[in-house]
Amino acid sequence: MQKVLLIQPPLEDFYTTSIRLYPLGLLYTAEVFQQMGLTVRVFDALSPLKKKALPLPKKFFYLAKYLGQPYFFKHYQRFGVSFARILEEIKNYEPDLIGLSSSFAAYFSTLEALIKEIKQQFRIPVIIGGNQATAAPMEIKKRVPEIDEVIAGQAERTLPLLAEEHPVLKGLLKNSPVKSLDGLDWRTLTPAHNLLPASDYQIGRKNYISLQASRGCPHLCSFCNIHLVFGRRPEYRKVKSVLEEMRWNYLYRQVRVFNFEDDNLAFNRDWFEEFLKTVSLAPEFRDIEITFMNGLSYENLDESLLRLMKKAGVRRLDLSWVSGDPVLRRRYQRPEGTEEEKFFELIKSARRLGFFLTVYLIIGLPGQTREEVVETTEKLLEAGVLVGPSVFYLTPGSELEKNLPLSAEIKNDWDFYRSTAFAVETDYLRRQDLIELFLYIRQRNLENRAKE
Ligand code: B12
Ligand code: SF4
Repeated sequence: MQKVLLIQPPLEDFYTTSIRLYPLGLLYTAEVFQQMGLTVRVFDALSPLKKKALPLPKKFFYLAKYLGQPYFFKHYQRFGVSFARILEEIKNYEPDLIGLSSSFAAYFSTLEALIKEIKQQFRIPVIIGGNQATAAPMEIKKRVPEIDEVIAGQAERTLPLLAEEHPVLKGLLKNSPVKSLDGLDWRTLTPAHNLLPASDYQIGRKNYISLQASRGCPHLCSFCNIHLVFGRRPEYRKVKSVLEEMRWNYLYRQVRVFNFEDDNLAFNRDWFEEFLKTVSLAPEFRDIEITFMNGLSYENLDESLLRLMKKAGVRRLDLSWVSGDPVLRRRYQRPEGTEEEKFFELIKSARRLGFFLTVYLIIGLPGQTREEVVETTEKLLEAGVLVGPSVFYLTPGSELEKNLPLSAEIKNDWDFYRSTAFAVETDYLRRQDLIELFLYIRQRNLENRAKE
């Protein structure tokens, strides 16, 4: 049978979030290939997570003087196994096709270097998919002609279409017993969790998985590009099917933490309520924790939902407030229903119910001032939450990326499409301001926690 090797590539940055590196997109892709009758192996270069300090790249020299300062990063690092280890895996497995995930503009340069090495040593077709592949397929093809195909969009939709017409996929499927994948629907597909060793993915000492119950978000936030992959019409799985995925992982992989990576899970309140009620009534899920680390859109949350969340095993809440300035929230098209009073009432209820809260702010939106960031931070600290500073970064294909006047140096170099580059300066917030605000928020968080 023909074999496919799917790879989550290494990355380079000042830090990473080790508890959220679960390669969910690749596991969905793996399941699609399995449904096509192919044998699939997933190689996660980020697990178990290896780290190595690297010399600071020249383009980030402006950050050198801050490295090692209190509350700042220590060094630039490489996360993941060596290219040599990946090449060895390819040699041993002898796949007929290699697929890599390309989720991030910021990490594309590492992926590009890896693909060039693979292509130098092997004559195996290489395809890539993911958010970055979807946002800039033409540009990627131009920059890296070695790639055989850049697959845009959701694997469940695009691969079956390409299977009928693309020479590489057609060749691969010649001897497959599966004749057609008409009607393949992500909502009834379970990602191939079984292809990963369960104990490699832990939070604390507990096995975790990431999963998705919905895709798509109807909002139009100017800094966001997820509609390119998932569209603007939210689609939900059946609650029963989500619970089956959880139950299987609970029983056979001892998973106790279930992390939802949905972009707007609470958008459909009725669905969310049914889900929470069903989980809390299932006796086998008494010792689980549910997290929404990608955040919940709070405009639909209220005290009764918070209570249900508590019962279902949610202990931490990640909410995105973006900015304390209502004019900015409107300018960047944050969802309606985000009045300050309502938001702080929600925080109060959540604190009363015992949730640990992190509220995320973007620092560096055009038009935002230093005063606003400080004032909002203090207000949030006063309300007893941890403040998550997210320095503004560009996402390819978002409204802001398309329309902001940017220097060619920043716009054309995807290495700058990351928070840690402090790359986008505005009239009110120069690089120095962005860094100072970032340090200030981190320091104030610690002071506030020490007080409690
Ligand atoms: C979880 C997550 C992370 C995790 C890492 C996940 C991982 N495995 O690597 C963490 C928290 C570490 C992370 C970090 C960052 N992230 Co992030 N992250 C996400 C998030 C919320 C969910 C990813 C996910 O699981 N999606 C669900 C799966 C099913 O979707 P998918 O991966 O797109 O896969 C589908 C298709 O793309 C396709 N597909 C995917 N892979 C492949 C491969 C092949 C071969 C094929 C054919 C198809 C295919 O089929 C899949 C099924 O339909 C996405 C937003 C989103 N909704 O996707 C942002 C997102 C990927 N992140 C983003 C960014 C920018 C970052 C940061 C670099 C931002 C920053 N702060 O600088 C940071 C880095 C911070 C740091 N140093 O840690 C951007 C990327 C935009 C871009 N093109 O550059 C996104 C899209 C969010 C956004 N719009 O801002 N992230
Ligand atoms: S609510 Fe979240 S997912 Fe939806 S458009 Fe805004 S940032 Fe993107």
